[in-house]
Amino acid sequence: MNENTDNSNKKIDQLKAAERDDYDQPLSSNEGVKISNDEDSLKAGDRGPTLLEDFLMREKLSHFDRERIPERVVHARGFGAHGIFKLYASQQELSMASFLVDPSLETPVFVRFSEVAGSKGANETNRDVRGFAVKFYTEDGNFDLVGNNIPVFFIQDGIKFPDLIHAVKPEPNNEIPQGQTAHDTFWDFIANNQESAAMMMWIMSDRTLPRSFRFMEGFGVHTFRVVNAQGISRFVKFHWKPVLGIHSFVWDEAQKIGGADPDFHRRDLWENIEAGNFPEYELGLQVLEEKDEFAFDFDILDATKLWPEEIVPVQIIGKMTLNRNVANVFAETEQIALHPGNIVRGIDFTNDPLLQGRLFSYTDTQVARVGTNYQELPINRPVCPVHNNQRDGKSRYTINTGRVAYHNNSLADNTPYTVPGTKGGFVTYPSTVEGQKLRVTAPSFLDHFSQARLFWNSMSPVEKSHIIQAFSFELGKVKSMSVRQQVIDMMGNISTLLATTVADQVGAQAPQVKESQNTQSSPALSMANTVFYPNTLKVGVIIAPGFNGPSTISILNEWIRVGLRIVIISQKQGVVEGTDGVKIKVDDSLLTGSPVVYDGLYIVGGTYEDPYFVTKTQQYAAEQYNHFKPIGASTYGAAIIQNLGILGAPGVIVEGENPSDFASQFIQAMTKQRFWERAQYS
Ligand code: HDE
Repeated sequence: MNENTDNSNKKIDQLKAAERDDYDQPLSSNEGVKISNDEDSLKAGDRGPTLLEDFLMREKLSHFDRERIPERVVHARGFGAHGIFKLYASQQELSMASFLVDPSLETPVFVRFSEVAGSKGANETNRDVRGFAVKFYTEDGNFDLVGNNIPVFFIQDGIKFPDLIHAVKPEPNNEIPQGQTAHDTFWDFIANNQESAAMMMWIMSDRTLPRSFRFMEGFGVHTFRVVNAQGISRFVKFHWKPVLGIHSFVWDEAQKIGGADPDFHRRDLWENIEAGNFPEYELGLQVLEEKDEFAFDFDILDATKLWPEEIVPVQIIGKMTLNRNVANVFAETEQIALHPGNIVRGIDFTNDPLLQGRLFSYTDTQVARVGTNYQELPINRPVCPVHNNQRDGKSRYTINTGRVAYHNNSLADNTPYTVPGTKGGFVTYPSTVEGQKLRVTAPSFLDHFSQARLFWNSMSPVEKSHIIQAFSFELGKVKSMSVRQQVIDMMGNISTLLATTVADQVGAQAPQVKESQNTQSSPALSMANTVFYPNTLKVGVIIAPGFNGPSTISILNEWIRVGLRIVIISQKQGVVEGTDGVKIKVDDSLLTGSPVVYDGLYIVGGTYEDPYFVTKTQQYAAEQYNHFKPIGASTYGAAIIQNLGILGAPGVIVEGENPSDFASQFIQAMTKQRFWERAQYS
């Protein structure tokens, strides 16, 4: 709980009214009857059967029996937090939405990050797209930006979504594999629905292995409209840019972290918010004038396409700060009902057929998952007033007074009354619609490979090698040789080099198709061009009794000053004493810690080191090294890892005479984060 933080806002105040604190209160039934014994059921004799009249046991068990609601069909595993959004400057030229007009407003937000494919209990570091869904509790009502961490999607039309999801979910005959794309039905879908080509490239890149939710971009994906007070509409794409940059795991690391800490992502978010390292994301807009609707060689209504940032720049307009953890995950994160159809005046839809499908699906799923009156739940209620003639339904919470529940009426003076657009009412943008009713794909949606190639062209050599590895892994797990070959042939349309290299890895034939001739690239797509900071990165510090007390403390203090987070690891938990009487409390033993969960490692060692300590420390160092992460070592530490043969390699820094020099070299290494050049070195 967050009693000691005061990041309150209108939404938090509203939620507080629904909170119940049971501490130091008498135990009671839900009917308010005080309970004298909560351990024994009511029996006929002390060894006899339990009696049906035991209303206390019946209530307790039957409520327990209904504790679960259906998990989300997709994005089942997720984690959320509260925060605020603030504009840098008014965007009234673009939109009349109050939260985009008034820079003095702090709009409360709730964010739910998620993994798409896995079930509610899935491992969080699987290769997967991440959901990035934000509910803005604005003065005009709730606006939901239900996006992903990838700017394009697999399919172009909502009607195909169940097919995509049936293909990616565990195969129904044996429910294997959980939360993974590396299986036959998924790749069979991809090869036979080639509009997924661009998305296929994105998901095989490191974007699907984010270092944490704090280091990933968010995208609204679809083209939306913004509409200003003069009624002028423009096309817009929404972007979230993480202030700490976009960073990812390497595949081997992600797999191992999944074992060491399957809750890695929620833990990272939760811990950082608790520690006051509030994650920040800037909101950006790509804006297109209506007249430019047909100015590109792709259709702006096609969700498998992005607008290259070099052609349509992202204008940064404000910042979201996540500053408060939830009080109760079920009540808030699980019951939140996000919906791309929740828009406010100043924002509107386009004819993107994927978006159009979503507009139906989300309300439908919330009614099925949470219930008819889901909008009344504390987490879903807007912070502005709600008045209408909707009534009743299962679990109705509001007590609507009066006898009039219809419109028009005279008995209640025709209230609640409608509000014209000029006074704040929502009015749909009157876009022109024409044409015959047809069940077809527009010809302008048919180029599937140019942007897939654009993505490939934009990758750094390291990113390209990771994409090749990812395809080799995923297709290598596909049992059907026919499916493997179909995917290789599809990839041939994107890059002959990519397809032939992977074909060789998975025992398939080189493709017989011509690769895309698109020579464009978009530097904004490469994570190599992101920003790098040491802030909030975790350093595992391995110490043993007799360590150099004063220099270790001065080094750690310098690191803490630049925002690095320190985890002290030793053979056992408790307190370890170094020279000069310096004592340090141990956070993790070599057993409860893990060689893979730290962003960097500092091996301090000490004068007392037993064989277990040495072997384990070497194991920690080897994993760090193989994952290209910084390693620092004192002279004791260097002796321990001597026979790994990594001393002198890039990003392996040994302490010299001056602790302060070492401290700053290590900070530089942490800022760089990965030493890819080791791939050539080792
Ligand atoms: Fe979703 N999606 N989706 N989706 N989606 C759901 O809604 C659906 C799509 C996204 O944290 C479901 O409340 C259809 C694109 C996120 O609560 C469901 C189509 C994008 C979340 C649903 C799409 C998303 C969902 C499941 C194709 C990125 C999690 C439970 C027309 C822009 C929200 C729920 C949260 C959740 C349907 C495509 C993102 C079934 C039919 C494209 C982040 O309604």
